[in-house]
Amino acid sequence: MAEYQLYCFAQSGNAYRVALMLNLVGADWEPLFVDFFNGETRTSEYREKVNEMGEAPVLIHGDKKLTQSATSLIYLAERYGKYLPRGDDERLEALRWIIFDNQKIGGTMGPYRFLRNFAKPRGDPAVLEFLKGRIAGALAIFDKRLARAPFLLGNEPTIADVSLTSYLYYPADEYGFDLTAEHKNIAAWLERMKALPGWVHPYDLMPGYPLPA
Ligand SMILES: N[C@@H](CCC(=O)N[C@@H](CS)C(=O)NCC(=O)O)C(=O)O
Repeated sequence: MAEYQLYCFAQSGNAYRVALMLNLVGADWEPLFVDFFNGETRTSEYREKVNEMGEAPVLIHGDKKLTQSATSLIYLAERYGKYLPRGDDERLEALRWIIFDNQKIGGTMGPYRFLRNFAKPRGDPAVLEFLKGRIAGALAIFDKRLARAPFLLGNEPTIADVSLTSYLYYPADEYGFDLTAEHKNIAAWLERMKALPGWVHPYDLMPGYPLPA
């Protein structure tokens, strides 16, 4: 058995943050497939035994069980001494961007992509339009920030960068717009993240892609 287990599935950008981090720090880990699209996270068994919040990802390390990707990122960064913000100011700055990502970037791109591609029935066009506007606003803020330095906190990547990758590598046709064409600083940053040893695309890193027809 691997040292870490991660409850995850390929379409989850929330889970990708942790799967990518495990790879980047060189951890010995294995995925545990969550059958999200057949309702596994809504079962009482999942909520009782895996995560009371009814979410993926969940990171298992021995007798430790961590939910919320941010918690897992902090845990792994501290354990490995990698991708760690340095000092109090950087730590707070990383947290600020991780919260922004959870709420405004991953937090809108995830539901938008779900409603557009996977939900049955597909999402209401008015809801999709609303989310698309929120996504555009948040991506513009992130893009502007990346004009300052190669990574969010400066010259080195931290857990804030790992968090922000969440939904950004999924194919443009799943969104109906090409975020790299519209946000040049994000596009360059995605290439820098891609060049880190251990980087793997979410569809190749976690189980469940493609979805059965
Ligand atoms: N903030 C959480 C978000 C986790 C999350 O929403 N995961 C989705 C899958 S991508 C989920 O399990 N959603 C179930 C639900 O909201 O009912 C994190 O970063 O771990």
